[in-house]
Amino acid sequence: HTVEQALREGLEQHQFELHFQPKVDAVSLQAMGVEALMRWEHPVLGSVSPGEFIPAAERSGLIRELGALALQQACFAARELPGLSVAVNVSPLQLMEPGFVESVERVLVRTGIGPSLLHLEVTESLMLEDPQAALRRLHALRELGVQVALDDFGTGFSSLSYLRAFPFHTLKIDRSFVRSLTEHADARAIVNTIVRMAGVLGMRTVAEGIETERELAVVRAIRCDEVQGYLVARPMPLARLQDWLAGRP
Ligand code: G
Ligand code: G
Ligand code: MN
Ligand code: NA
Repeated sequence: HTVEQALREGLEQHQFELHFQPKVDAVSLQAMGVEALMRWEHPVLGSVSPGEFIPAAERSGLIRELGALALQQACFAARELPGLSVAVNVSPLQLMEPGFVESVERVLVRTGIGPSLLHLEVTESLMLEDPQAALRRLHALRELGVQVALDDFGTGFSSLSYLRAFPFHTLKIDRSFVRSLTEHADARAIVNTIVRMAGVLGMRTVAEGIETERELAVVRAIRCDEVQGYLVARPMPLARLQDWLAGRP
């Protein structure tokens, strides 16, 4: 298969690199952590979006290798970013792979970063196939001390039952909600309710995809804990992130 071949070559030739997007406190705008996002720079095709290559990697099984690379690069980056958490997106396939928890443990030991600084972002689709097995995995990860965030919250199905079953550290409110916040009172009511519920359950909230000052003002008013989006900063390579951090008060 051609995509699979290209992915394989890309891995061998180190064409994959993590970029990092800051997450900041909604009120002080102080950097709290970063989300690691994989980038593929193909010599002929140019940059290929993760929306394309992640599904291809999942179909071909190469998500294991790509995921291991992401974890490793993210933990090495965390060493260069004192005090900031680093969040890695983990595909359901990768998370449910035998040995995944052990692989996380190994990379923590090898890099020596504090487990609570590693955050794993999972989506509700994780719970579709075998929710009991998924919950056991999440609990095992929690035991290691890593934090688990529920990504794209609000776009999947029957979210509320999972929230009762598993204590996520963080809920990331999908940018589709954020987009409609400034226009629609019903969207504001939904996000307000999500944030109140998260508070009761002891979970932090992050509003994703903040692009405008108006959106920032609304999520502040609703009292989301953190924000992430182009208004603050785009995903960028580690060196540029370090410059960005150094240039802030
Ligand atoms: O970075 P945007 O950069 O285009 O990412 C698009 C999608 O790809 C998002 O849903 C994001 O979670 C996912 N993604 C980005 N990097 C990774 C990664 O390293 N692993 C997995 N599983 N998904 C990723
Ligand atoms: O599914 P996940 O939340 O991991 O996806 C993160 C994706 O969101 C990445 O593709 C990232 O580049 C993108 N992203 C981050 N901030 C913004 C934003 O402000 N606007 C838009 N449209 N996309 C964003
Ligand atoms: Mn994410
Ligand atoms: Na998201």
